[in-house]
Amino acid sequence: MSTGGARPIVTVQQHILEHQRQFPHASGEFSWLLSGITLATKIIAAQVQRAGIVDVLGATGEVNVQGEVVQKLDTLANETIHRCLGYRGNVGIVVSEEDDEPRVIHEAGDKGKYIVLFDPLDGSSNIDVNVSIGTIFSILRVRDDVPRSEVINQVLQPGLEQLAAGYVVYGSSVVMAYTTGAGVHMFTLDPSIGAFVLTREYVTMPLKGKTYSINEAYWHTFPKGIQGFLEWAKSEEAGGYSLRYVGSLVADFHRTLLKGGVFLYPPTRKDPKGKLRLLYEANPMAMLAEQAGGMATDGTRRILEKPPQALHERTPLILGSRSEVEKVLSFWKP
Ligand code: P6P
Repeated sequence: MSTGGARPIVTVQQHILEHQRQFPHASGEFSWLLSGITLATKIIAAQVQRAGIVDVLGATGEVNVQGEVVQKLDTLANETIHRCLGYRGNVGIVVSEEDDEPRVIHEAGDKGKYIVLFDPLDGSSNIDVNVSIGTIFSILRVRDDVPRSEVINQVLQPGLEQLAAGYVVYGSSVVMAYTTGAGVHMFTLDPSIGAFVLTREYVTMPLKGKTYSINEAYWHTFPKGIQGFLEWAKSEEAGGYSLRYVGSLVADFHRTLLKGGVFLYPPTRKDPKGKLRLLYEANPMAMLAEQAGGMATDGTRRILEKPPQALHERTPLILGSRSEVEKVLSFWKP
């Protein structure tokens, strides 16, 4: 029956199932796991959009493993994702930025073949001023060559091993982007039906952009090569770049993915290894960037090739359009 030219409504679960043959790791189980993530982010979106009406703003008074003040919404988001993933039956280990250690889901037993890593609410310092924030997730497979009891060794896999990666940005609209290694696809949450609906398939990052994204307040502590790139970007020769910096990785990355340009969080005196976390921030964003035709590096090597040494390991992160990332690397040789 003709739909009269109206765009078909495709949800995330349908998208995975319909493209099952294309997605190297998709299966009915995989789309079931992804539906746990979409459920959690719909709940988080509802809480984020009612912040201020209900008492979810402000800090809890606690400090997390990162040494950061925990916002009430951080805790709500973290527990929401744990509750939605814990009973999927196929998740064996869950890693969160908010948890000191991984949580093993013993009830899943050997059926728990996936590891889900996430930053439940990235950019949380922006919550109280209504700036876009986001959830970032990365999915690994439980390794057959490592005993399940060696939980940390199970989790410390390089980004190239990711089965899938994605984020949800809670902004003027709620948008999910994900990849399973067969392109980047975007869905917008339609509040009238409570479903993420396909809005863009096979998203590609422009080869060259017009923005660079960095917190220039740390200028004096950046490596000289980064300072050199920034001076170039401001020069006549560069052709008129603009600085755009939200201070929320998900928002800054979402813009870079769609418009091109480069996002930089280099080493600083405060964070000599960079601030962003390898396992559940840099790796998922790097998979998305590369799947969209962009690049992601720590200045020395591809982010996805870095062998993690610790659960909450941090890394320098330069990611975006090939043209700009290569320009940064032409100035900065760590
Ligand atoms: P700065 C948010 O706290 C975050 O982890 C990322 O979302 C963001 O890119 C970065 O830190 C911002 O850090 O030092 O510029 O405030």
